[in-house]
Amino acid sequence: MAVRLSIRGAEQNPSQIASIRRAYEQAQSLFDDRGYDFFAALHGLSAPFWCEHNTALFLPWHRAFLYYFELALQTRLGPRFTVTAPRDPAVAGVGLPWWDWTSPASHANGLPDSYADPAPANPLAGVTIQTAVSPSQALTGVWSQWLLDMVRASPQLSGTITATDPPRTLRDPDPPNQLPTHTRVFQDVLQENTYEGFWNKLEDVHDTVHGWVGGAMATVPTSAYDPIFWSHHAMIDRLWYLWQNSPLGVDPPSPLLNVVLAPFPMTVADTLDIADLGYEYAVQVGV
Ligand SMILES: [Cu+2]
Repeated sequence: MAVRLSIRGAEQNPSQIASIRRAYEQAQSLFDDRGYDFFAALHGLSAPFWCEHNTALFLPWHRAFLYYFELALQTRLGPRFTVTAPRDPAVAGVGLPWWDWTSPASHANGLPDSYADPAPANPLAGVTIQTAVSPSQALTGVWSQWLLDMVRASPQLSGTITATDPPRTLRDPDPPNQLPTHTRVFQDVLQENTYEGFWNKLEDVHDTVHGWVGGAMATVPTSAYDPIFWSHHAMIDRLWYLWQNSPLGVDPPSPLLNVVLAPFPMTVADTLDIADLGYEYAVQVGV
């Protein structure tokens, strides 16, 4: 069972942040379909674009996405979304930490220190996008020169990556007090009593945070390259979990339940109970 901690809770225990960093470093050094770049590209850069936004599949699709990425962090992911024994037992229990952007600490300081620390060796501050592509890497999220040139020439994608070779992801955070408020999330979004109303409002809040971080996070094709993406989406997933377990939470409409969340071998129904997926959310501490 993986326990997903709040980032600022994990920051109170250096060994927990060290395990998370170790897991990210290993994923970022693997350039095949178990590696970081592969997952980052899956979100909105590889063709076809897989991610589900502005649809009723937004929450289940991203839950499946995080589930397989978490297996990758735990070094349990085999080729083509299979599950294997961990290659590194030291990270076998690592859970994706969630970033509570509604918390007082976030509204005072913005990004968590462990993600904001600009040290080049900090795998949570950003990623260097690999561009030395060989034909065998073409579908692994490693960028071709053509793709790099296209991103740099696109007005919509300007400001997402550095001008250096190889490029790194950029951020441009807004003032911390502009993050979504606790009131908006807990007194409004979580008070919805229909699935449609809930995911629509939650996706709007989610969009606010992507725009707040700015840089790579502000556009769908590049957002998942920023390591904070996964912690932002873990917070979204946690809010869905909290709503599911509240008196107001309801399942998605039944016609959706057998929909397969491509490219993942998982249906909407498979995502509904996180205990079945082998993870849980820690009670909030140190936020
Ligand atoms: Cu997102």
